[in-house]
Amino acid sequence: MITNPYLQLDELVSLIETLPNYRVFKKLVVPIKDYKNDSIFGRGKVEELTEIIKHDTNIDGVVIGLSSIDVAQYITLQKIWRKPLYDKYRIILQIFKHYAKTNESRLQIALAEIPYLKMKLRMNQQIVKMKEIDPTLDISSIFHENIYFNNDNRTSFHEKLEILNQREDKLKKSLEKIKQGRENRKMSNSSSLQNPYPIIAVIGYTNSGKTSLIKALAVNQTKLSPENRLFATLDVSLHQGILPYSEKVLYLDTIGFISDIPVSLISAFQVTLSDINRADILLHVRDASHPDTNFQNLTVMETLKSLGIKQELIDNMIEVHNKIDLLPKLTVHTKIENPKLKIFPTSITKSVGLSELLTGIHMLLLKRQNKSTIHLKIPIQLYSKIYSYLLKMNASIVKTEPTDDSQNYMLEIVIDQKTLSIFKINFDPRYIVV
Ligand SMILES: Nc1nc2c(ncn2[C@@H]2O[C@H](COP(=O)(O)OP(=O)(O)OP(=O)(O)O)[C@@H](O)[C@H]2O)c(=O)[nH]1
Ligand SMILES: [Mg+2]
Repeated sequence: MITNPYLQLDELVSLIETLPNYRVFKKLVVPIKDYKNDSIFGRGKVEELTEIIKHDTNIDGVVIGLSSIDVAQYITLQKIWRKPLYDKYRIILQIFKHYAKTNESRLQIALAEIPYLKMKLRMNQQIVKMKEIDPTLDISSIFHENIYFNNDNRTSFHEKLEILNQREDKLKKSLEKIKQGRENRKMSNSSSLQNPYPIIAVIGYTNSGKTSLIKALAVNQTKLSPENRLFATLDVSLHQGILPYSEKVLYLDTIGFISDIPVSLISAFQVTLSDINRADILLHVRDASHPDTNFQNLTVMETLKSLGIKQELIDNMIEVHNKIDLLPKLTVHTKIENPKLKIFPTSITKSVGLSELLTGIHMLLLKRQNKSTIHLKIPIQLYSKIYSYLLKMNASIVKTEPTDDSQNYMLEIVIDQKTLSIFKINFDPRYIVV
């Protein structure tokens, strides 16, 4: 692993403190004996932790920095510590629950919660067994929260599990419907069905500056609000932007990634994040100033793979190395001097590097869309008609100037083959000059 446990611990603290009313009182790096062991840590370590947890009245709960802990581990440690226990999955779930505002993000979170409800169900079953063995066992002093799925004993474990499975299917279907609606809206909004705008999916680690970048590049930015907290964006959304030579594009804002995220959480977001696959270009926004930037990069790559993002999109990705205002100047230079990678250093807050990035997106789009440069010679009286037609068809107009006799206009445009064929149907093909 590239990261070190202290950086991971810092990230966990930021994650916990994203929740209002949650403050980290004590943080410790503790070696893990065995991830599969019921007590996770060695005996001596558990005793050491028990001392701290039991004697400090400020501690209301314990967070273990693992992606998720299983039923046996939960019961074992809760029996010893008698304080609410959290793993990364439960903390992230709480963040999502607290900040989710739209119907779509609420549905995603309900879906992400299903594995937790299943775990509660299994735990309930274990506790019933524990009670059978020792009827005097005081469960309420061990499990502070209501871990009972419900107290209805007439419904069996398997029936309850089935209810959860059905709920899971229903939520997935509702999310698909919302996604479909968004797609239909996008199609009807775009001015030409044959030529919908290219999509630039903006992805990256949480808090790297994705929303800030889109806010800086989009035409209408009022709805976007970048924030200095983890998981500020919980929905995917499309925003229109304009590249050099007036080419219109759509930027897709996405949910940030984080290391060691449980698979169940990713799969809950899979339906909406699969929109990334429809993009023409991936724009990976990295926080170049973060001490763990390389590990974050690795996490993003792994997450893209587990989401099933097309390799071809990943191979042609643009990397934005953001927050360079926080870096020593020397580091910035080394990055600029590496022309092989499609890297663009930026400081969004200081508006540095944005025009170079726009040109980079423009160039890559041309390459990927198989576009070519052509010249047109059009009569002056048709100039405004053809000009607005070309804009509507999303052709890039590079240069326009009147001929010496002022009877015609010369246009240099960048256009794909399909749009060119449509142009030839609508206008005299002799306007195209070689
Ligand atoms: N110093 C500095 N801060 C920046 C820069 N770009 C963005 N930020 C800050 O970084 C924080 C996170 O920005 P966002 O745009 O919300 O990040 P995000 O990637 O959308 O985050 P999530 O939606 O949580 O995944 C905000 O406080 C921004 O103001 C930059 O170039 N320099
Ligand atoms: Mg965001």
